[in-house]
Amino acid sequence: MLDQEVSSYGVLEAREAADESAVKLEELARMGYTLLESGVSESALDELQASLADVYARQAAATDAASLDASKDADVARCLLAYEQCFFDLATNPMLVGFCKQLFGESFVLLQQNGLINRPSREHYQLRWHRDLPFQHWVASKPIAIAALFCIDEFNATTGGTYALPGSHLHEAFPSESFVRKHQEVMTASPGTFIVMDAMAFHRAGRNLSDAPRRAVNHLIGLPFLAQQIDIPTMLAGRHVEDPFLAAYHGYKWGPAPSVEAWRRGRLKGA
Ligand SMILES: O=C(O)CCC(=O)C(=O)O
Repeated sequence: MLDQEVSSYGVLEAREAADESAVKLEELARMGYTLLESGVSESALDELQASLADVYARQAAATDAASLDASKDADVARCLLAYEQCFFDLATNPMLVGFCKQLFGESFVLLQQNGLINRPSREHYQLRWHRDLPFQHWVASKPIAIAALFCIDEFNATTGGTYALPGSHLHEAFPSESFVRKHQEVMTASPGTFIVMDAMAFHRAGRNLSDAPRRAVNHLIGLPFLAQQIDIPTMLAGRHVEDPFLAAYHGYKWGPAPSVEAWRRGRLKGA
């Protein structure tokens, strides 16, 4: 155990962390990731597990199962919340939404919800290092988006737990291979945990060396100037548009206005 006493000199400014959620926000700011307990029950976890396989099979059947299986998108199920209520409930999990409110304030939007099936001894596109805002090489002084990766199964070094590079959201370039090998970390988390990462933190799925699939549901949530990958309002076909929070969170509020008049009407209504 390391020395737990914290004494210093020459320090004029220091952060305060009054409670557990302040510590999580600080971890996110400094390390680029933190863990958040969802409070999801065992039975809800079972339902998510079964529904993920079901939605992926339905999406594969709707595309062309063989070419999906051979593509970079193999073992990824997309926009799950439009298919099954349990994923809608997961995306609006009170612990997750509460964390987002603390981080972003009142305005934030669900940009993606992806189911990830990491099968033993099988290549997966997510095994490669990336940011969840990919192709971006700049840093922001505050988080503009987070990835909230919900663990359906146990995450550890054997099951294919997510690897992360601490502090990598604070640097524009991807570090050297030596730095990666020395400082990469595997996140250990139990089923029902959200691994919350700054979307600019470099991470990747671990190789699954166990004999069972390691499943997760990733949520990309960010400030409303960012675009959704798949048009969630269209996928939801108007559902929940009457609820101010859900309408904003799912993106109804942030789409471009269809005309000048429509935009002005929205302003007059105080939208
Ligand atoms: O499955 C994982 O461990 C990581 C997933 C991931 O990298 C992603 O969804 O961007």
